[in-house]
Amino acid sequence: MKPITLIQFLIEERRAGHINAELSLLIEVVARACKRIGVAVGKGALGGVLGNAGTDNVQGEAQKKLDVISNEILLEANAWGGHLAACASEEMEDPQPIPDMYPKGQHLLLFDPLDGSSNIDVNVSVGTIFSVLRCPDGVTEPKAEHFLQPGTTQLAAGYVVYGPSTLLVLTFGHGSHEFTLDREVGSFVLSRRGIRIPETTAEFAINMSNQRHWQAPMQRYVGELLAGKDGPRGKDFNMRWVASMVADVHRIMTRGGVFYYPLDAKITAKGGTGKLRLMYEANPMAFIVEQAGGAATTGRERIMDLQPTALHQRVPVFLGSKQEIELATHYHVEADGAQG
Ligand code: P6P
Repeated sequence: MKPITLIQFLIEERRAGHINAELSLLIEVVARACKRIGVAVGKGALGGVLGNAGTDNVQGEAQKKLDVISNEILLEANAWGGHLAACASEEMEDPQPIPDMYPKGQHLLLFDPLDGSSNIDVNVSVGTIFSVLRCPDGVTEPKAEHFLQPGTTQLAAGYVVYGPSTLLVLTFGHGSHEFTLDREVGSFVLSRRGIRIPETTAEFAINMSNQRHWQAPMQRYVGELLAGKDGPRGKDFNMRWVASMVADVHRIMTRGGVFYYPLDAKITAKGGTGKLRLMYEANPMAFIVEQAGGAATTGRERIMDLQPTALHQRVPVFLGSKQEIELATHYHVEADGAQG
């Protein structure tokens, strides 16, 4: 069968009424920017882009040179097309408006330009995560508060994983679909239409070094996974932890599984509300996973129902195979109820 390129897919989606011309252009621009990010990442030491930039981001985390480069690539690519009103990024404290010299569009783009960047220097897969919202009518100079929309209002979400192959996974709310970059031609080609995540799994992803800090329901839930076939679950489980959310989520999108970054005492001791960011990590990944038949909660409520209160707010993330996420969430809700 003749391969379908991303451009053809976007035309199909426009004809189906799922997206408009401006959103189609936005996705094309983001995909092209991610190809450039992939080239920069792929150069490794030869590109002089490994290591730290010597600066910290708004999260107080040391920025890698490639964090800064990837952020610039996405900002520059999206500035002039007239499809955006503003961008927000993990790497910038405040939203960046479209420069006055360019026309503005009706969309807001949020992104983590290079998630998992601590893995770059050890040559482990990293990725770009993005989310698209509608700019509120009449707003010409979007501020942070205009981005604070629940995940259910997302018009599109996607990630690109820079691994052995460069893959784009994308949803507009009508299924989640995977495109593989044909590096010889330079175009993304549809490789999986309508991804489905199995409802059950025997594989979980969590950073076990935090176990002693977890809340009781998480201790109970993971303890049962570790007990395997001799425990209440009656089957053995496998564990993976890449420490690059895009790589862990893509494994789940490919063969099922669950990913957890729960609240723990280390986080709450510092007044934190989670490790991962709601607006440009949890929400887009939740949209993509739900559209593939999976589930995504904070352990207590559906991630996409949350009303955001801050651009860089963090949340606990439970996502993946639906039945497993529902069980882990049930343990937390039940424990909360018991505490009254
Ligand atoms: P830890 C990467 O820094 C990230 O934001 C996610 O990509 C990843 O899942 C998580 O943090 C890893 O956290 O505590 O295991 O290093």
